[in-house]
Amino acid sequence: MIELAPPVEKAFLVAAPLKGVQPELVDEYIGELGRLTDTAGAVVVGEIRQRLDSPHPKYYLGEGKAHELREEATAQGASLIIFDEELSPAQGKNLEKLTGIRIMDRAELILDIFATRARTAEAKLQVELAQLQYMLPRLARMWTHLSRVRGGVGMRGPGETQLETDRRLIGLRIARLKEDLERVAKQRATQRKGRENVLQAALVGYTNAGKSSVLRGLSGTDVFVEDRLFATLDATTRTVDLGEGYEGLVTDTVGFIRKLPHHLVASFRATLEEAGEADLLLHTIDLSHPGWEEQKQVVDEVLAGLGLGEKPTVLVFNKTDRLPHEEEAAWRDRAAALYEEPSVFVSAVAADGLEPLRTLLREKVQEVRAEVDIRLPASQGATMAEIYREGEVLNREDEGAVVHLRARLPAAVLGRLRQRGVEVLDGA
Ligand SMILES: Nc1nc2c(ncn2[C@@H]2O[C@H](COP(=O)(O)OP(=O)(O)OP(=O)(O)O)[C@@H](O)[C@H]2O)c(=O)[nH]1
Ligand SMILES: [Mg+2]
Repeated sequence: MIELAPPVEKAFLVAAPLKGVQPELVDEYIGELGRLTDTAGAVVVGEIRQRLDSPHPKYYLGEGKAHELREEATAQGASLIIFDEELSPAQGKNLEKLTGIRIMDRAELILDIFATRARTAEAKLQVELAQLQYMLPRLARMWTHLSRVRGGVGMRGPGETQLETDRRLIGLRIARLKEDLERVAKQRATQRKGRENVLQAALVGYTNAGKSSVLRGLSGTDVFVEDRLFATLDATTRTVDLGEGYEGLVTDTVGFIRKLPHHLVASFRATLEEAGEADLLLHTIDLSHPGWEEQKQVVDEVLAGLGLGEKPTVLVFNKTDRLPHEEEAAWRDRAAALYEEPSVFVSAVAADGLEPLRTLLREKVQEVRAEVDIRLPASQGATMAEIYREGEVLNREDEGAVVHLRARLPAAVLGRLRQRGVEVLDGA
């Protein structure tokens, strides 16, 4: 963990993109790495870049560049070197030996941020699991300062080295964490029951896109918002007033980022299950960010990896208040034309800036079909026809002059029926 207390850690950044990556993107990658470093509580004291045809096995960087890194990082008094690229366990070990400075890669940095920010028990379990899984293949590097000695009566099997013992213990801990997470996931599933007849939407998107701000604005409740990466780690669900008497449930989720460590994605599956259960994904995009198109692509890829690529999705283009006023219409047209998904343009901070989204959600609620039991006098032919036309009749029993229907119907139709005095019972 990075110490927040003084002396503040001084971090030296390294970007080694492959040739062919556009220079503006490299600027953005390293800018984002700087923001991650800042979020972790360290200060950036310098950076170095190298374009590579392919990573070198020994130091990731070329030999000469690696020596340059040692000199510059030492000159700046760096206590930490952070690579934007994922290093193999061997590369990390070699670089640490060469520079005498602690080496981290982007994945490790993100894991560290998650570790310091996890608040709920579930988030903590998920982060610990991801960290252990990341650590396991890198244990050898972490143990280089110790000789592989035997010892510790009762802790290890015969002939085991310290390294093997640690591996075994970590393996056990991982298994235990997985069990605990499974239990939490089951509890969640139970909590979700009974929500079936309500529209559930989940906010997903790149970190800092404004998901929590959108939920705060929609629900009028206090949701934690911060201009830092990964402000939110837990799924929070709020009831949202959609106007005209309609309500829906909206869930806020953890943000995504490029090169998200895959252990972390896997560990957060339980939290993201909330998104999996949703009827609708609200993919929130910071339209004022110069790299929003690439951010959207990253989010699409993570969603696809989670098996959520085919979910009904609305693109929520946020922060429109930040666009240059005279260009706003052109931006909107361009953004909307790029994708197949329906889109809305909102601002989570401007007055009434979220109304387009609220309206869209209300329309969706009106489309949601609830399963109900209806009792109706057989003489009401017109109403009967309406039910058959607008919904799906699952079962029908004629009991003399009364017809008993089990049907799926849009909320709007149910409202009309109830207004007319038809007996409608929630079929859940
Ligand atoms: N100008 C402007 N700023 C916004 C808008 N929406 C969010 N922000 C700001 O953007 C920053 C990030 O907002 P959050 O709501 O925390 O973003 P998030 O997507 O939940 O981020 P993570 O939880 O970190 O993934 C905060 O400083 C917000 O005040 C908007 O519509 N306009
Ligand atoms: Mg958030």
